[in-house]
Amino acid sequence: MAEDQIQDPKLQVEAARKAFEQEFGRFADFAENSARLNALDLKSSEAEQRALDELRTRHLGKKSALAASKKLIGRIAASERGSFGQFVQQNEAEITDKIERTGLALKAHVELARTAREAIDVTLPGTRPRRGHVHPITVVRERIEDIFVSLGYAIEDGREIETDFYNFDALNIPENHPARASQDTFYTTDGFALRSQTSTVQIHAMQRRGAPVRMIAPGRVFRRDTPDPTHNPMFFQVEGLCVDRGISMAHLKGTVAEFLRRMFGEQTLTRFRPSYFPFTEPSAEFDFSCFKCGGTGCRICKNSGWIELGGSGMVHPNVLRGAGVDPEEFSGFAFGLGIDRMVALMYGLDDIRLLFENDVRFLKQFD
Ligand code: 2NL
Repeated sequence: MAEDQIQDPKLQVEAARKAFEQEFGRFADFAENSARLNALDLKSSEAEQRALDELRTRHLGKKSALAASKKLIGRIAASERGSFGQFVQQNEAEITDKIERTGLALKAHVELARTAREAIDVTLPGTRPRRGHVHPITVVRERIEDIFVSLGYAIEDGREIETDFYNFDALNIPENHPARASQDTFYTTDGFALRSQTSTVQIHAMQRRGAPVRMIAPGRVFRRDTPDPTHNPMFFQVEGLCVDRGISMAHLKGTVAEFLRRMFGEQTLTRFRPSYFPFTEPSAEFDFSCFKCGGTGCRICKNSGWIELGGSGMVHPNVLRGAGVDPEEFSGFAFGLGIDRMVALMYGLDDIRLLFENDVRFLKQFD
């Protein structure tokens, strides 16, 4: 049998060559005919490169029929060895050459196609990034901050999650006060409260800095209200505090009146009405003359000529003492107002929830 196999080694080489030519058929004119190559996109040219590599392995590799024929050379009768050897080598060289030339043509084409794909047209107009703008609450908060900074007040910031001490005890809020109930305040599972006013920040500041102190604390506060056009469970507040020797109600009235004149115009009037807060004594709520009608009555002030804004009073001695300030030596005033309510008034919004929905169609009107 082994004898049979080497009976006609030349036939074997011819068969191997024929098999190669058949498979090579589809690549045949890649090297000569650029139109055929140009019809290929990048993906299919890369596929052809892989197919050509496989063809090379099949017909020139170690396990190819041609390699098997080469092994026969040594076993051929000496008289025919030379011409058979030449025959094998010639076929090998021709196959190699065809594969090489096709491979080079494919490689050049793939490089061209890649360059074309990666090309950028630098003359195309760019995509302009959309410019943002500050939120209306931020606009108003910064105006308030600017006014108080110019009056010599510091701006303080603090945590939004607090202990009962800072949220209630330090503010002289009694143990049984409804604000402490879980219907009104958000509590975490381990008993911390989401601050319901920014007075917490002022207590921390008094403990840290001592008296005298002049500061405002703007920030986010939380109360368990059912959302409606005038309520949201999260809103923004600014509280002010001024503690020094000899501070009286006159300083409170002068400061709030000056703030409102700078905010709403020189003609703005301020009015105080007696009220009650556990953390101030005496306490007062304050209104300002309507910035729209000037006091004659309109839709914004509900025909009263006045707009209710916030609460205030003289800091309760218990609060000073609790924060480490001696009420025999120092006295102070404090006030608080809602920033979102102010924004709603100034921009004529009929629903404060709009301020927290973050709908760009609404917000971009404030650019
Ligand atoms: C309101 C009422 C008020 C205060 C807040 C305050 C802070 C300290 C001590 C005493 Cl540290 N008082 N803050 C005083 C009176 C009223 O807010 O209607 N806010 C929207």
